[in-house]
Amino acid sequence: MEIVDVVKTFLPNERVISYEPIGNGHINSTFMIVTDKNKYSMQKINTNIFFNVEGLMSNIDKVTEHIKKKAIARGEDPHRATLNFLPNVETGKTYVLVDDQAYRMYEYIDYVFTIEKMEKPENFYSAGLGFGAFAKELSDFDAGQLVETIVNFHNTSSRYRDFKKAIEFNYNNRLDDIKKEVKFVKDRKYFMSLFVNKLENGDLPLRVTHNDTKINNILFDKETGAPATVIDLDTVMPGSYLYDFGDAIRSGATHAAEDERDLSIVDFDLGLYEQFTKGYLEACGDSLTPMEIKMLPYASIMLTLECGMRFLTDHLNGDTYFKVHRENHNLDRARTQFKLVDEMEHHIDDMTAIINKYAK
Ligand code: ADP
Ligand code: GN1
Ligand code: MG
Repeated sequence: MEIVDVVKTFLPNERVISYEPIGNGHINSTFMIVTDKNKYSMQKINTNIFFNVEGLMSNIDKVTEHIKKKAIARGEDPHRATLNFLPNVETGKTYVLVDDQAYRMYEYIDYVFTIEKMEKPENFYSAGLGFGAFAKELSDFDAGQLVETIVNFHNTSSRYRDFKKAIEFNYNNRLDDIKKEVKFVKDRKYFMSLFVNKLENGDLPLRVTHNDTKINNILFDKETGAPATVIDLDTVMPGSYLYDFGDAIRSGATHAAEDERDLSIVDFDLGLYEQFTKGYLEACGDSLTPMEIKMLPYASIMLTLECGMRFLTDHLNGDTYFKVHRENHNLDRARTQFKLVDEMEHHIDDMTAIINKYAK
């Protein structure tokens, strides 16, 4: 079915004037739709990855409603607080299934900009404030209301097992060329279970978190640079603050793109690290337990290592998960992540000092 026909099932009284693909997400397909009345984002949800669309959209409905209620209580505009999904006129839900594909629509946010690669430190401070505020808003949300949209999403031990399986099968005969990268991961085998064990034995609390706090998953106000809206809510589910902090650092505390081929320019920048940490802890530092604070310096290493390992696993599996746009794209991505891990490991004391400076 054509995009235009799908739009009609949400907006029977509007006429589509144009549509174009937007964004650089690795999972869903996103379009900006212009009608005779308004602008919208439409997404085709990747159902190879998100099997339970009903559960996923029910999570998003509950979370966005919770965020809106909080905004109202603060005397703020609920409409600006989060994404505004449209009900589908045929299903009455916030999604529709057409020819086995799942679609959703939300109002396009015009007054914002996005960042793919960090250039201005103040934007990263702002991202810290935004993701920290998001954590705070969900701190009283009952995790039992949410389904796990991807099981074991940040269970790094389970991700390591997937990586070992990919090596064992070596379906695409890519193993010979990546011995160095495989060794890098295997050398860190014992690190993988650090958070998993602490979550299992209760040393770390389970939280409701975003779980995909990449820098292009937050929108910034064009006029003020302030955090506007956290987007890409597909993985909001029980998790840990360490995941959100770590993943944001992974993607934003560097000047290089995630798929940069020239590793000499892939840097871990402590100045950027400090900016995000300052914003994040300013916004939600008082919600963190002493153990969470103690583990924060390891969060960026864990999440960057995990992400690199996921890219490498996908490379071995023949690029079936993340969208790729060139040969060895996932391998290039894995290499940037391992370069960052290596640099972060050398700065653990500096990261600890920065966290202690801003911890409440
Ligand atoms: P994915 O799961 O594929 O990452 P996202 O929900 O993150 O999907 O959307 C992909 C990209 O589209 C985002 O990184 C962002 O750049 C862009 N985008 C999505 N919605 C909006 C919007 N309302 N305004 C501006 N940009 C948007
Ligand atoms: C994916 O959907 P997107 O592009 O924002 C992935 C994240 C990875 C990220 C790496 C559901 O995020 O977990 O960290 O790519 N999302 C999913 O860039 O797997
Ligand atoms: Mg995204």
